[in-house]
Amino acid sequence: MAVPRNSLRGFLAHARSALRGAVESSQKVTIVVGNESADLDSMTCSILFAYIRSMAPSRNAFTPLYIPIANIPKSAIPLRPEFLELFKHANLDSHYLLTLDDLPELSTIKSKLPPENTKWILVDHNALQGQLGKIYGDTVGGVIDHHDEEGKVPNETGDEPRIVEKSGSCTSLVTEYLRPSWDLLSDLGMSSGAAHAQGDSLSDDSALVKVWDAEAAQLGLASILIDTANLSDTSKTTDHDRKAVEYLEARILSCPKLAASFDRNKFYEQIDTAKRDIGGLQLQDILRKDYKLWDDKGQKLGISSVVKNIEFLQKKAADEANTSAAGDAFLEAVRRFATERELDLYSLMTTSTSAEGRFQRELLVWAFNEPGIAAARKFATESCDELGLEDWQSGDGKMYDHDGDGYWRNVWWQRKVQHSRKRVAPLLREAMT
Ligand SMILES: [Mn+2]
Repeated sequence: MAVPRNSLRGFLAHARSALRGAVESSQKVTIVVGNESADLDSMTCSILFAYIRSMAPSRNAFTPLYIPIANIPKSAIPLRPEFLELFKHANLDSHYLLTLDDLPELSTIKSKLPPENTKWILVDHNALQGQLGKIYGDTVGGVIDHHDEEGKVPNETGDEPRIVEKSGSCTSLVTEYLRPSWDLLSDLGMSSGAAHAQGDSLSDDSALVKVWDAEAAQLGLASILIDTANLSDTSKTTDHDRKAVEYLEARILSCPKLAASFDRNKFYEQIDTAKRDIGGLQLQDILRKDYKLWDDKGQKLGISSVVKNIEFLQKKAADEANTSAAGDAFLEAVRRFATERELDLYSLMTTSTSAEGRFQRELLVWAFNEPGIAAARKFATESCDELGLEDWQSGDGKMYDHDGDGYWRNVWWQRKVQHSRKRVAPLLREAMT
């Protein structure tokens, strides 16, 4: 049976207790999980998908309830100030978010949550990575994603989606997929309200549903606006994004409580400002905040994306190490981050705005052993043109390129700024083979 119509808040509380109950009594669960960088897009895709789909599951669903899980431990939520800002608009706070901490511990997860009792739906990635991938990779039964196809999800997914398409935000694809169910739910909500309610309570009922819908719509809208720079980044924005924004915005504006005060540009600015507000975080946390790991090719590759430039990170490193040698402190902090994770190859991608207001990217690549070095050299040669790599110089005039003593490193300006980690990661991975 479908989950009754509820607010996001009510739904997430229900999902958490249902997951606990299912693990305790060895029942089946359907889990919707975003990627391990757990950015805003991954978070909103998984929640929105699980929320609407649980209220309107298909007849052949593995379970009627879909449980959304953020692919990070609970302790990593405070690294994402934009989550906290957005939650306010959806009448949530961080404790409603289900995280990896809500699953049994990795050491016992296989017995407590046997793979055959699970179905996994991937959103915002199409290959389940890490330990979860090793244990549950074969029980993935649906995907909606906007990254390169990795061929890991079976072609036949029955009643669940199998959508891998280009779009600025994966949340746009999820919105598009859910739209018929969501519309139907709203129609039903209105008519069942009419059947049950008398007089004033009818308008109360439908007003409540509109508030719930508007909360969910804001959750989705935020990711699409962030991923497309408020639909202004032409290299990223697709028709999927434009249509989804139109749809979600209409849902917000049809809620009388919000219609008068909602302003899309302001909403975008608010979330974007929160996202860039990383000054209070430790450097190691900044590097792990938006971090992805690939370890399926006999080598470990880690890539961090950061919304501030290297100069900012140098200052941060110098403050933390209480030194004036900012460049050295920064490199030491990066080295520590990568070696603690036993990486063969590490890359740091920064985004920032130049003094003239131009969007810019820096790219650091650091290889820590022979196989990594071979891959890094190959990447530097083969991707130079596509990424528009140009020599980079630190503010103090130093270059960070290095070749010898068992490691290799370089930092470039990446002038082809349209290429995010979505492109850089496959290029690095190609060089690793
Ligand atoms: Mn995404």
